[in-house]
Amino acid sequence: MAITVSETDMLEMYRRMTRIRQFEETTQALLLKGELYGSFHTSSGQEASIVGSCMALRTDDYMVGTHRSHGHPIGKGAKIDRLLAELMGKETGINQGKGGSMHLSDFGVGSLGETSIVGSGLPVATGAALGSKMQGNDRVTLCFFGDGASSQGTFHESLNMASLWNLPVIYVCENNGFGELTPTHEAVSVPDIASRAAGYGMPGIVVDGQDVLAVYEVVSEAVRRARAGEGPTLVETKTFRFDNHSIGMPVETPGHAEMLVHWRGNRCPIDLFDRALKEFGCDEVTLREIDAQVADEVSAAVEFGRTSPEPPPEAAFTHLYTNPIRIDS
Ligand SMILES: Cc1ncc(C[n+]2csc(CCOP(=O)(O)OP(=O)(O)O)c2C)c(N)n1
Repeated sequence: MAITVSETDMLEMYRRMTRIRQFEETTQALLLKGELYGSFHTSSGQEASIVGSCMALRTDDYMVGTHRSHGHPIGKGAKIDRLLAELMGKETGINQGKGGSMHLSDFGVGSLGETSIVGSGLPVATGAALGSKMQGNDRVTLCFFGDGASSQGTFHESLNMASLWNLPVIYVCENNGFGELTPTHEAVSVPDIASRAAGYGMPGIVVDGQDVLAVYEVVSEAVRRARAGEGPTLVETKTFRFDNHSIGMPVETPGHAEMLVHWRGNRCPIDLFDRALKEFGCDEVTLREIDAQVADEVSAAVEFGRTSPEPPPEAAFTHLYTNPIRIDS
């Protein structure tokens, strides 16, 4: 690896990855018990892609997620108690219980939000990057999206505009091999989505999405370019999701079960990083302490959500419209 990462930062990466996994396992269990409701898309298996990308950003940089984005705000540094309360629809939720699983945002850490419309985050991120450029600040925007979204018109329009206007944006395609139940190779015309960058005159880089340090290195260089005014980059992280497309919607595509066994057994990003950290000299006790601390944090978040109040009925009528601007003719 060409860049050096401090031990503190590596342990923070491990902590955030573990936090995402435990958060997702807990939300899945709560959903199956009936304590949460709705459609949930979890990000277990994609933690290295998320955390390697987000750790390359500053807190005041912007990040835009997808419909599968409980993990992305966590990767960006959001506290999980208000995220969990949000999933429970509570008043203390990060979006006052009005966003839920597919509309989480946490402006405090630069997380501009996620959306259930596949591909719709791309123009939002492009607009945020344009805003930074117009305001003359040095914030960059990182946009996550899936392999399925890379065939939406919004992807092509956004990359074209970002390149033309030299915007400070990094597009991170998390290619987890499936769009709902359809294998990516049946829906995407090229083996590497990163190669689509050539059509828009920007660098396109493929990286192992299960290797957090590899993702961090590639995205750090893309962030450096964007901040230096050198324009956008497309990064494709090759990854895999460990749960169903959404909870309760199994993938029955031939071969998927075997792929899942392979990825879970041999390509789990947390296991791989655990091993790498020990090779760097990190001791077992430190890592198990982090696991235990995160478990306590998740339990506390569940308790916070359970004991938080429901929003009052009148809250249904707030935050619907902005205050109208009076235009006198
Ligand atoms: C515009 C639009 N079309 C279709 C859907 C239904 N849908 C929800 S998730 C999904 C698959 C998206 O695949 P991908 O972008 O690869 O993300 P992943 O779910 O694999 O993370 C689809 C088609 C939608 N939500 N929005």
